[in-house]
Formats: sequence, structure tokens, C-alpha cells
Amino acid sequence: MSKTIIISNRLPVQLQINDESLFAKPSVGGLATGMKSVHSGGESLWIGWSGLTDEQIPEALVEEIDTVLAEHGCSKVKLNKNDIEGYYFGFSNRTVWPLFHYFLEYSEFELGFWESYKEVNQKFADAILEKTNDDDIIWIHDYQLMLVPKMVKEKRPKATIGFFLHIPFPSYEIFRTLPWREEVLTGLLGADLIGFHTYDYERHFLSSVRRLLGLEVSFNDIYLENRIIKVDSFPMGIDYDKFHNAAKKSNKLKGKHRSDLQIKLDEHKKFAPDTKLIVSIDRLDYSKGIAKRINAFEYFLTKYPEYKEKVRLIILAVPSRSNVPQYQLLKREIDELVGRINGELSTVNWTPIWYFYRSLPFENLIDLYTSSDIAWLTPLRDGMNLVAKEYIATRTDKTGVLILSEMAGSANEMNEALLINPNNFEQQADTLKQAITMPKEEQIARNMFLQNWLKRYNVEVWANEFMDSLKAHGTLKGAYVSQKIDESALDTIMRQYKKAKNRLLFFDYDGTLADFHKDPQKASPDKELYGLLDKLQNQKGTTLFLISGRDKETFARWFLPKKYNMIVEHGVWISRNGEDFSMLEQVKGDWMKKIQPVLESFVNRTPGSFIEQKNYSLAWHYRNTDPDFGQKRATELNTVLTSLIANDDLSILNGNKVMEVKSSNVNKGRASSRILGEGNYDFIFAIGDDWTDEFMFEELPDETITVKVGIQKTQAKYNIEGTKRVREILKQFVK
Ligand code: GDG
Repeated sequence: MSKTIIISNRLPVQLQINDESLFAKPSVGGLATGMKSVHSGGESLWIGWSGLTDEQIPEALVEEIDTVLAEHGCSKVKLNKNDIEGYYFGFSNRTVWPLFHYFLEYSEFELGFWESYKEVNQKFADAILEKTNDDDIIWIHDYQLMLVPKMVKEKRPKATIGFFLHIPFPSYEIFRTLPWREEVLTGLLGADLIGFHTYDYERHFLSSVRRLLGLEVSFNDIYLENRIIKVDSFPMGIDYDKFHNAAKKSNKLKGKHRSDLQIKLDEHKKFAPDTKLIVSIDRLDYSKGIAKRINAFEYFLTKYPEYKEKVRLIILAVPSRSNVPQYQLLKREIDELVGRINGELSTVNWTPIWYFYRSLPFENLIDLYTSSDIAWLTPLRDGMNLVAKEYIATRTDKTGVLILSEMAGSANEMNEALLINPNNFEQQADTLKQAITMPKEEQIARNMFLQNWLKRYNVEVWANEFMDSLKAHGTLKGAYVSQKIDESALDTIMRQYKKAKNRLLFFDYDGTLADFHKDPQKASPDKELYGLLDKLQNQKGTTLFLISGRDKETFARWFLPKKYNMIVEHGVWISRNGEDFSMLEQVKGDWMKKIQPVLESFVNRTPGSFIEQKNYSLAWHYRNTDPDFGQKRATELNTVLTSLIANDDLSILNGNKVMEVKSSNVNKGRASSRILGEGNYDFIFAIGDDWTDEFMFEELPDETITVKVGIQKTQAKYNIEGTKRVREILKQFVK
């Protein structure tokens, strides 16, 4: 039975050694919570570093660690102090982290770091190889492990591997500066599915793949040798209920049951009821823009001095990576800034900034969220930023204002927040004023929308969407790979052709026999094509059918006088031997149950889109989405629906910013199968370039020689570059 394997730098448990005894405490972080549904039961394993280096583990506890971890479904990767220095504090956090967050000047390109990163990635890959089988599903997390997918794929080609990057993927112009850029890209491409938080990161990655590796990329598919790698965005959600319910519980606590922090916050409110509390919570990291935020706060108080003594900024900065020099400098800078501003502006009754440099228990985090009128988050770059989502989830009465940097991945989904550019102090000062004076009704209206979204697209949905997509890709992997028609393949086809007594040929027209033209009417057949088709038409033992989505009028004009057999409008009309067109199909709807969940999953992953249900059709509207992203999703939906409905009587209409699925009974597969049933053929050939031809490739019997023009995903056995090469085949057929 196949297992699910999760791999991340750290395990979702924390090990502690007290008095020479070992304890494991489950972590409460977003990832650990999100993966609960994936990492449950006996059929899953989480592989990662335990948090203790070899040097920190007493000899006597070495074996016990494995037992304790196994109780939590975990298995450790052994790392020593040097590994952690070079791979984690070095390459991960002094090279990749700053580079991927656009802090090029902080990025250190040290060969020693890189060597250590490779070695440790190999240790993770070895641990995976030791614990897995061919049919396991492997999900690798984050920037510390970008080489692992390839290391595993090389040894275990049949494994299904997913990778998710939790931080931004930078633009090509930034990424190209990395000395080991090709190795990192090819490392990632060992995965079958690569996920990012946003479409922007996805397109940056695809652009680097295209430009640095020269690989063929079609929409969100990368073609590498005989593999297709899918790239997609999955915006990570939070455990909405956990935050919402914790806030409800905390609001109900009375008197001494309230936490010390909550009592302090309550006192503050009682003492100064019209003062607004502004909260900001981040790891102490230069990407989070904490120093800029403090400067912007000072600017706000200078621009709007009437708010002195009326607002207070609470900064919770959680200690992080304090071994890295840049973080030590930042810590000093923030300490000094807070000290100076508080020193300069404080009054007897008021300290403008409350600053905590520590990690607080979850309950205190909730106290801060629920007591603050405004959350002000100003990352200069942030993969997602979960704090923004958590703040909204805890606002049980729906009041509260979120001010969020446009540079956070979460800003893509949270349009109802007040979005700001963290470098623009003027805008931030004005936005703070707007937040302070925002009427309650407006706050509620904005947050209602945000809460609905966060509740719906929670972290469990996120994890499941990724896993479903990975599993789906795993199943289809083999089906998509077609063989290129080279000389030897052509030889084989021709031998069968010559031997056959009764041949049936289906040729698509546009993009197959003739190139596309801006004006479709101008893509008329040329002399050479007529010549070739005439010869085939007259060849003994050959039945030729042109099969197209074109209207019957155009085909009648071009081909009726030639008496070619034709099927048009995807199979509605047929004409044989120069006879007038007659109907091949009558047009029919219990299919909606199957299509609706697919459209819903697209709504989940495409902010701004919605479903319209009509009597006999379902429409997915995407006019209000990011234009590029909407278009991309439409294309993807088209592909998904095409394979999904290949055996149904449905068709897809691509309208203006709307995609409609209709009951129709009509497709090329059905039409060609009907024709096939009329005779006894010993050579069947079907060629076409677009998705409507896939119906033929799927429905015609296995022995059919199916050929896709182009190398996109296909169910066809073969592929061929373009119309010129198609003509060469025709020439061979008539020789
Ligand atoms: C990386 C990416 C991406 C914070 N202080 C305390 C505390 N927290 C919790 C918050 C939140 C988490 O830490 C921070 O998550 P973020 O998403 O804001 O940021 P990163 O740590 O940088 O995470 C980021 C994320 O990965 C997920 O993919 O969103 O962009 O950089 O959940 O609640 N929790 C407790 N005490 C604290 O003092 N208990």
C-alpha cells in the first residue's frame, strides 16, 4: 500500500532533554496543523531534522529518540553542528533567504555553504530513499531542500514527488545572480508537481526555467525529457476554526481567568478608552520591514500630531536565526529605534511603542489579536504572511482593520484589507488615519468577506488541494508521454500502412493540414494539399475523412467539389462522396454533479471567480480575477474538463471571460468511432493538434495510430512538430 511521506527541514515535534530524559512536544505551527489531514494514520511518515545536532544528543538517548519520534509518525535525519552551520545558517539563510526576498546585497555566495547544502540535501534524500517504495507519494517542503526532488527522482523514477516553496520565488533577474542557479532549478524539477503561494512566484519560476534551462514550457507544464512537470499556485490558508474558536473562548473568560497580558490590555483600554491599539507580529527578520514600520509610525505621529496619546503600537518580534550576523544587526537597530522614539515622544501617561522581543504562548497571541483595533503588517517581501489571516480570523464581532503590505503573498487574496506599499510613508500615515477613523459598518463589511474566504480556503483545503493535484498528476504521468515521430517510427508506420488492405484516415484541418491564420477564412487549402488529398482519395483501400470543428459552409466551399468525406462542427454534420451535409448527431444533463466540484475547486484557487448554474449548463466566470491569472486558470480548466468529459456527451465553450460546459452529445471521438463501426479496417490513423482531437485519440481503439501535432499533453501515441512534417507523412502515404 502506498504511503504519504512529508519532508521538511524541521519535524513537527520539538524534542527536549530534561534531566537526561527525552520529551517530544507537537509543534503548533501552521504547517504542522495544515498537514494534519495528510499526516495521520499509520500510512504516513514525516522525515526531518529533530532540532538537536549529533553533538547535542547524549549517547544514551540515541535509540530512544527514534522510538519517541516514531510515536509521532516521524523519522529523523541525522545532522551535525557543521551541517547546521553550512546548510541551514549558511546556504539556506545567508544565500537563498535574502536572495529570494530580493535582498541581493545580503546574499552571500560562499562555495562552502553550497557544498554543505548539497551534502545535507543528499542526507535528506538518502533518508527518504531508505524509508520509501516506488508507489509512495512524497511531499517535500521549502527552500532548505530544493535539491532533494532530483536526488530522489534519479534513484526512484516511479515515485510521485511534490514540492512546495513557502517563500517567494524571485524574478529571473534576481534568480540569475545565483552561481548555482541551474543546479537549483534542475533539483526542483525532480518533482512532478511544484507549488507556490501565488501566481507571480509561479510565473517567475517558469520564466527562469525557460530562460536558464531552455526547456519547453506550455502554460504551467514543463517538458523535461520524457516527463511533464506541473507547476501551480496553492495559496496557503490557516486553521481558521482554531483561531476563531480560541478568540471566542478568550473573549468569554472573566476576572482571574484572563491572562496577565489580557489584564494589562484591559487596563489600558479602561484607562484610555478612545486610544487605538495597533499590533504587529513577525519573526525578527529584515524581510518583515519592522524597522521601516517603526519609522513610518514616527512619521505618522509627526504628520498627524493629534493622535499622540491616542494610539499605541505593540510590536511582537519573535527571535529568529540569531546566529546570522544580519539578524543581530537588525535586532540592535530595532532596539535603538524603539528606545529613541519612546524616549523622545513618551509622556507621563503614554508610551507610543510597546515592544516585546520574545515568543509568546498561543493564548497571548490570541489576546493581542483580539484586543487590537488595527493589525499593521508591512513586510518588504513575504511568501504569504499568515499573521494577516490569523488576525482576521480572531475578530469574532467582525470589527478591526487590517493594513497589509502589497508585498505579502496574502495581499493577493485579501483585497478588502487596506493595502499599502511599505516604502511609502505618506501613504502609510494616511492609511493609519483611515484605519483609526474607519466606521464600524465598513470594518464589518470588509471583514465579513475576508472571513468567508479564510474559512472556506483553510489550511486543510490547501493541503488537500495540493495532494489531490499531486495524486492526479501521478496517475496521468504515463498517459501524457507521447513518442516523437522520427525516421524509425515513420518506418514502422509505413510498413503497417503498405501491408494494410482497408485503411481509415482521420485528418483534422487547422493546425494539422494547414497553418493557422489570423483570419480563419484565409487558411484555405493550397495546391499541394489538394494534390495530396486527391491522391489519397483515389488510393485503393483507403477511406479518408477530414474531421474538423469548422462550420459546414466553409468546408462545403473548399472540399465538397472534391468529394472528400467530411465531418464538421465537431461531429454534428457529415458529408460523403460530395453529397450534401446531413446530421450525424441529435443533441442531451445528469453530468452536472460531476462537473460542479471541479468548477468549485477552481473557484477556491482563483480569487474573484464564481460559478453560474443554468438549466442545461454550468458557467465559470473569471472577469473579476487578475487578468493574466484568470486566463491561465481558464486554460487549465479547459484541459481538466477536456480530459474529464472525454467520455461524456459534453462540450466546453470558451466565451469572453467565461467558460461554459454544455450538454451536447457531440465530439470528434464519437463521430470517428461511428465511422469506424461501419467497416472492417486493418489500419486506423488519426491526427490532430488541439484538445478537440483528444476525443479521437481516446475513443478510437488501441491499435489506432494516433498523432498529436505539437508536444503538449496528449493521449496520442505519437507527436510530430508541425504542419510541414505532417505533409511529409502524407507524401509517404501516397508514394
Ligand atoms: C514562512 C514564510 C509564509 C508568531 N509569533 C508567535 C507565533 N507566531 C506564529 C504566527 C504565524 C507564524 O508564527 C508566522 O507565520 P508567517 O506566515 O507570518 O511568517 P514566516 O514565519 O516567515 O513563515 C511566510 C509561511 O512560511 C507559510 O508558508 O506565510 O511568508 O516566510 O502562524 O501565528 N506563535 C506563537 N507565539 C508567538 O509569539 N505561539
